[in-house]
Amino acid sequence: MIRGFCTHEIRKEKELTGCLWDFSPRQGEHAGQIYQVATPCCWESHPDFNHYRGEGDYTTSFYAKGNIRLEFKGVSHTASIFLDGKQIASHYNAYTIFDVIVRNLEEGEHTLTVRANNRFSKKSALHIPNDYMSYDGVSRPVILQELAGAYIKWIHVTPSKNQGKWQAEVEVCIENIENSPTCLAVQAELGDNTILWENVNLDANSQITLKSTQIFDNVIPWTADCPKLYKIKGYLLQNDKKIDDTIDRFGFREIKIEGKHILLNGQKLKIKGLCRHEDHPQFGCALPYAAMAADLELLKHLGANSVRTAHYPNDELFLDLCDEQGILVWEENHARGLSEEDMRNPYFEQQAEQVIHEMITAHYNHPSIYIWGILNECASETEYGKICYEAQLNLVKQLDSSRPHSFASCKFKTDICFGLPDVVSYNIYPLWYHDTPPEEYLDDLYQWVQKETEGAGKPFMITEIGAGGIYGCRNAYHSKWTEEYQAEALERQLSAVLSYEDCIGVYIWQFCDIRVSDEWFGGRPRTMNNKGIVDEYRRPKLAYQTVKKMFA
Ligand code: ADA
Repeated sequence: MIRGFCTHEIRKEKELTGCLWDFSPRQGEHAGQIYQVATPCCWESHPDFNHYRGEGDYTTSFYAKGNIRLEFKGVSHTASIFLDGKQIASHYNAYTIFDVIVRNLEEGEHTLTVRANNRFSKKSALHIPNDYMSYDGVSRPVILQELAGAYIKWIHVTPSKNQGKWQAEVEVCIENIENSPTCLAVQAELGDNTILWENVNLDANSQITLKSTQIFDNVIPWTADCPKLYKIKGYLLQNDKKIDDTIDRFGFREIKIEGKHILLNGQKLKIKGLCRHEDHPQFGCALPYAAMAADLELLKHLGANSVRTAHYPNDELFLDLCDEQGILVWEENHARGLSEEDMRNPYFEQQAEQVIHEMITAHYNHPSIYIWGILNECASETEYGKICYEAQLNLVKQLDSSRPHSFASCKFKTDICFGLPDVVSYNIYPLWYHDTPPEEYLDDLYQWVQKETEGAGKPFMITEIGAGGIYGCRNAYHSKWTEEYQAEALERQLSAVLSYEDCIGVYIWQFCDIRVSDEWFGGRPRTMNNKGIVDEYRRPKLAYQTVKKMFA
């Protein structure tokens, strides 16, 4: 499955995954052996490779000719791409889309090899041993497309209200992939509006972004209760003939900050959410569509109205589901708990900013995303960290001025970055990592932010709160790690946060139990993070009913 809707009627495309590929590890006891694996997949799902760290080659073949574009929705975590044995691309990071164009491919059968590498090294500043698992594999779909001499790279739609009327700024980015100049017409159809740009001249191997603002009548806004989606169809025409197209979806909704509140179409948001890793004991991070949809059903059943993509950009199929079902999304770039030393890794800033570019370019139109987050619990208590936070928050705003931005801090009263984000967000664990009463801890922290930081007066949110509970662990005295303790802790935590007038919302840590890197075995029973409201098999713990009651 490529997307929740058809993205091309003219451009020919097909999914290369969704079938068996050859897989061969390059190291270890099975090096060189060939396995048949159903893609998308993680090799950790295979009994021979639960703990394998190294490189593995995933190979398939396809028939094509002319200009082709290969789009990789996610390869974990470092990819080298070979076509007919010749390297044509590479990419770092499991969670963002990348592509490669091959011009004038000879007609016939061609071999595609994706060499995936999940080793930890100094060259990997974001995928490091952590309190979640860096899996490996062709973990999201691979798409083959046939292109003409020019194509539409992306279309962005920015809806807004202007004097009571809905309008939308439309941006169309097109690229000429020929070695000669070309002249095109570009057409965009959205709702009852058609936009036409004629005589668009592009030099050889160049790209251009066209802009137009349109006014709309009788629009149905996108809201959580009525998540109305519209399609925009972009066409490239050469001599009046359509040579390429791209279809995307968007919603008429506008996010604004007003004092201590985030407004969606003028309504104050009250976030009741959960943090969710892309993790499953059978699929690793390569959850199939049905598993994503099942997770979303549980989130809605719990009474949640939002999900936080901790701690990296999510599969766009999951975001399509959130768009269609009106579930708000806090999406963030890829980072968790990096120290100042980690952030001083020479690869860090470039890798983190690349994720921001790729995340926002690909996910811009999803109406469910209402905020961009960066750098979960990184070194925002240090001067060096502040330089990176400022650079990345500025980049977010430069790429998308239509959404607020934030970062989840765990630095209690030592954070020095609250002057930077639009929204102040904290991860706190009263009753788990310390026994302070939640209401006391929250108020003390909020007052400190108002009195001592530049975050005063900004919207304030709790982006993590929770406790561990091991499925099936019960006892009469409700000790830590029992389901009873987790349920009781969450009841007190959520009661404090949801009743705190100046807190606009909460994300529970976390939706489901997840695997963590083996190096984290010490602090995590079962080498799992056990703070899920459901366990890794999505079996509800006692806390499930507590959260459902508190969110009602
Ligand atoms: C942090 C972190 C989460 C998880 C959590 C925990 O807040 O952001 O990824 O590690 O702590 O379980 O302690």
